[in-house]
Amino acid sequence: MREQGTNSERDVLVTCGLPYANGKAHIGHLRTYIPADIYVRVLRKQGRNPLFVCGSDTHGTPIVINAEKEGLTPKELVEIYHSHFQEIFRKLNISFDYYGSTDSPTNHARTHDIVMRNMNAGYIYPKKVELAYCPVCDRFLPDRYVEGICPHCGAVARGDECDQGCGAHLEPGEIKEPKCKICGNSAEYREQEHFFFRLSAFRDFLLDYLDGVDGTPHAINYAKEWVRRELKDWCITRNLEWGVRFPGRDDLVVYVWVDAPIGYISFTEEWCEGHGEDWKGFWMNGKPIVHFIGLDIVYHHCIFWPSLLKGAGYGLPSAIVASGMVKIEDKTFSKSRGYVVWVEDDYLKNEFDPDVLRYYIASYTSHTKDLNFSWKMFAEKNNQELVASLGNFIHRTLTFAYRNFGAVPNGNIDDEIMEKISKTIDEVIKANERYEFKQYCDLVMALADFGNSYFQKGEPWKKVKEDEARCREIIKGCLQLCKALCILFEPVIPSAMERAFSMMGFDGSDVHRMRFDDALVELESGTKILKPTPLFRRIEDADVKRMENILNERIGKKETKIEITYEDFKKLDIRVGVVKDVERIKGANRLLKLNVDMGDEVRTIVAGIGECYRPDDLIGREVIVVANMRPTKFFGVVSEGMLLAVDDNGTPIIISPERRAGAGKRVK
Ligand code: B3M
Ligand code: ZN
Repeated sequence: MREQGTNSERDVLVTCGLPYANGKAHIGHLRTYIPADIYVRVLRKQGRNPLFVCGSDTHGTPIVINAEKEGLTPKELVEIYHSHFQEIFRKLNISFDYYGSTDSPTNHARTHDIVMRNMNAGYIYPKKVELAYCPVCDRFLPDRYVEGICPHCGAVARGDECDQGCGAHLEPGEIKEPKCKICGNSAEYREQEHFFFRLSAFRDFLLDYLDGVDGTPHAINYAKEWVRRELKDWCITRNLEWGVRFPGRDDLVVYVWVDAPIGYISFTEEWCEGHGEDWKGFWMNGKPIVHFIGLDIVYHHCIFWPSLLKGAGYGLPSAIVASGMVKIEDKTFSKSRGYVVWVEDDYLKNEFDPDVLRYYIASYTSHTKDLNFSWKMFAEKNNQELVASLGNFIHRTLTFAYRNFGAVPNGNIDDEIMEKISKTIDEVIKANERYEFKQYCDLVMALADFGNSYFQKGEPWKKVKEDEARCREIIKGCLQLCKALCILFEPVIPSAMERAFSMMGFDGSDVHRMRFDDALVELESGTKILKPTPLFRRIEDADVKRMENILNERIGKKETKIEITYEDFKKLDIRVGVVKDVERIKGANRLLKLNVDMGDEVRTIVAGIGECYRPDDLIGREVIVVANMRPTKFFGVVSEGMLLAVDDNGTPIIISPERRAGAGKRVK
């Protein structure tokens, strides 16, 4: 995927959490991939030689269920989204060296190896367990095939997770009152032999490991806390067709969280195979491994995964870097409620620049904190930082140089400039080492701000007439800053910096191969400058409104679609009433006051049907009334119920029973 700057061996492995090939990419996904890509590009600029791999997570019940819904095989479904993610990563310039799939033969084989080694070492053992079984569908119901009540908090939960309540991970057999998701019938518990991973045996190992592992402190502290509390053995087999077969059992596959992280190894193997390197360098012989993940999968990566590797005698990850979660317009991210920004349909199709999103995600807040995506903030950061600061400095410098000299002028560059660049390089490297990508961006942006004030103070537009020699020096210094900015910002906004680099007369794509040290190599006087074009475009209020509307429409549509249970419905007292008499309400043409016989009493009901029904026409008619509405006053009249009507684009149509039912009859 990228051209290589060096032939030396890869010296660090960097991975990203694997997206489920089960739905489209949204901004939440990018919170992991963009910072990881920045991290890797910075390492390259330091002269390191990272191997950057990722791939699609192709197994698990949600994929099987979605495929069934869409009338596809799991394999077909996975292929669609696998390509989708590859496409998105390409468009966003995520520079993976390799993007694989957990359904590859390598991964099946590697999973078998790791399972067998753990089994032989006594860390995987069989145990009979009670599992949800649907007698109607005649099958066991793994994970999301079953719904029921969370044993911890009582909320409605799905088989593997209390997703709407306390968030607990649920082991097979734990959920109460299980129901089959396929046919809706009650499931029963039946005994079956499954296989467990002896996580409880890894307590001491984990405490020790977590003390030494690098990464973001919050992830590691969470993990330590969990280990100190309790480690439960994990059931690692499922009754499914789709997945990696459990060795020796035709009816079972391994739990998706076994073969998914093993994908990290397989992708390393697959890449190494084509490049004459040895994957064991990373996975057996101690070369560093850095995992970028989301905060929601810390348990899997800090506890389960190292234990699985340890049990099999493999090497261990050296760092776990967890990003905070993403909020949309300050609301919790939720696809079902519409709080989502789709990378393809919302962002790219509306022709926003991928680099701006990269910049926003990297610079909005510290990597470990929650990131709020708001279109307004997005426009502000774009306009104030990328356009007014960085873009402005590069553009005014190049324009001035192009118009007045057509090339890099000759002259000495002020020491101050070289010192600033050199200091910034030192600082950004440290920020990257600490996974502080916001700091990284802020440091480079500060260099652009410095450039703007240097230009301003230098007044080259005056000096060009009064003191041309000094003018040349100032512009050469500014151009040197531009070069440094291109190299320093390349990890964050690679396309924009490629464009800028080529305007400076370089081969633009060289900016990806440049090292930080090159930023200190003095520009050659006489290098032609091309006619510059602006690097970023302003995002206008109208753009913000347009995007906010898209989001609002989605949220609005979803919010009216809340689900209620029969218990909720039963709370409504809906009955047939017979209209006794009707009068208009003074001052409100729209409202009629009806006296309605509800069988046991006559109620006053105010209804907004005055513009469509004449009082006399209603007398004697049967209507449907919600009888237990809290009484409300309309124009001084207390309404003791609500008349049901169809809303035909603002025109009410009263609902009546299909034949006479009699006052007081219940609607169920
Ligand atoms: N496929 C996605 C997630 O839970 C899951 C990650 C696997 S990483 C080995 O975020
Ligand atoms: Zn069923």
